[in-house]
Amino acid sequence: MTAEEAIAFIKPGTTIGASGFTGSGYPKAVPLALAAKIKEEADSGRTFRVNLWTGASTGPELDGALAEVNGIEFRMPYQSDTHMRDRINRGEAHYFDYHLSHSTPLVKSGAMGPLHTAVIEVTAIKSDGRLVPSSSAGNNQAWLDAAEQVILEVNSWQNADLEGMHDFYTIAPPPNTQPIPIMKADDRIGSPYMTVDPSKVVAVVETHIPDRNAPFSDPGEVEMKIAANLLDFLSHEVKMGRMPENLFPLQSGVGNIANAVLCGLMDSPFENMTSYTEVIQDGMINLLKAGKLRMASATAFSLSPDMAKYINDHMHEFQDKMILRPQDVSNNPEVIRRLGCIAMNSLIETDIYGNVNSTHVMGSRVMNGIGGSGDFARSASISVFMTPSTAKGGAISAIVPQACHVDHGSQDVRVIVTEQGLADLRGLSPKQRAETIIRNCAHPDYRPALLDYYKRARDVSVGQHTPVILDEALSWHSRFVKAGSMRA
Ligand code: 0RQ
Repeated sequence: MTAEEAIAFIKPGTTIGASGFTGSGYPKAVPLALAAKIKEEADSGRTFRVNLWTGASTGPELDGALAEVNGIEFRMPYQSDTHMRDRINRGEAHYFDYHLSHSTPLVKSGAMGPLHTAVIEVTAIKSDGRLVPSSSAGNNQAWLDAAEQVILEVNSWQNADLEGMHDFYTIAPPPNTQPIPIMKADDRIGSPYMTVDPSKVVAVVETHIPDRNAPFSDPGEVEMKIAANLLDFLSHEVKMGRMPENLFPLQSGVGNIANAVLCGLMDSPFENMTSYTEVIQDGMINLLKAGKLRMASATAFSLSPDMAKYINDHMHEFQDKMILRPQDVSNNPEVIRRLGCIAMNSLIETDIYGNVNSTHVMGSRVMNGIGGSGDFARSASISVFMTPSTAKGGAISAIVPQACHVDHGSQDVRVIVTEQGLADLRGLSPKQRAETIIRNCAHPDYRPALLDYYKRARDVSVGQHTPVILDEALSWHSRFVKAGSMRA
């Protein structure tokens, strides 16, 4: 049926579980039709809002269109859309940025209430009813299982060669959870297809709409320096015999810096690498093409428009080099710990003790959400957080006396990298961490003020383990809010 006919099944106040992860494999026609309906209702003075659960961020046709008409009451678990972010920060939508590997178990536990409608994009429906997934695996199977009714979008833009690339495996809830039998990043343990109870399928809508994601900017000088600092560190770890020559499986986060590190790996001595990660970005595709990366395991693509087109035209060349898994498997702490992944994620700010804020600007304005960074940071063999040392043209220092929001406590942070240098925090006490982070990572414009704060904190602190001046710790943030700069 048409998308306009299908949305008759979606009622105000209900919950939608949509496919989609970082701009890949999200439904497009149904949410666009729903947004038009919501606007029509609003124009007639009626309120029509829904709760939206996904895998992670989606695209303009889903998060963007529904947020633009203020149609989302509650959103989880990760978003990065401008309209959605504004609604959340204006207090017009509730948002819960749960760890991505926990979203499936949370819904299965029943604590989130009923899932009324799953809206899932697929590449094809087989004659026996099995579903060929599209460009993300995410929470799709969990939503298909949990939903009272299902709407399928069959998108002919997605390449038929996606068939066979996925690996769906269901983790039984406690107390019946079994070990996940992944011993290497390239182990396949499940089925390439999703399944659905046909009696729940109320609509099938055909589309031909491309995935849309923001383009990456070419790595600039700062990003190249961050990448070089990190690669030096990895080479040192190999030299010291703490890591194999092809490194441990790589996890690489979202954004330009993570992508720049992958670009840096192109010119590195490392060969035959693997990745056990959450998203496959442009940089990872280039590594696969060059043969530097042997295979990539993830839950979704996160590609620039040009690379998405390239992959869509050349999918068959990557069929045996990529595995897309459900996000409770791709991000599963058990597997990440077993494989010893190297987690490489970006941050918004870190304090001098290595407590990392990945989500909130000036303490209260959410940027995107924690995504999978927590899943990986805690369980990886080495968790690296990367950032330029300043933001907003130098008005903000990414190294601050005290983080104004903490997503990753210092125990989950092993290494911090900026373009200034790298702080290896392993085995360091809080005071040693502060000295190392300030000396190696802070921008020279902010280094003296950070040192001055730290030394005074040491002198006045009641307890000496982690020196802090309570009245001053967040003064850099309030100075920025009042005067537009953290500079004194
Ligand atoms: O703002 O968009 O207005 O220009 O934050 O910053 O430097 O472009 O870096 O794209 O790598 O994003 C942490 C947000 C970094 C991202 C974060 C402003 C800066 C810019 C973006 P503008 P950059 P990136 C697994 C991993 C959490 C989820 C995660 C993120 C914008 O990496 O969402 O790690 N991480 N998932 O100007 C004020 C500061 C700032 C600042 C940067 N200190 N104060 N603004 N910005 N630092 C993948 C998934 O989970 C799906």
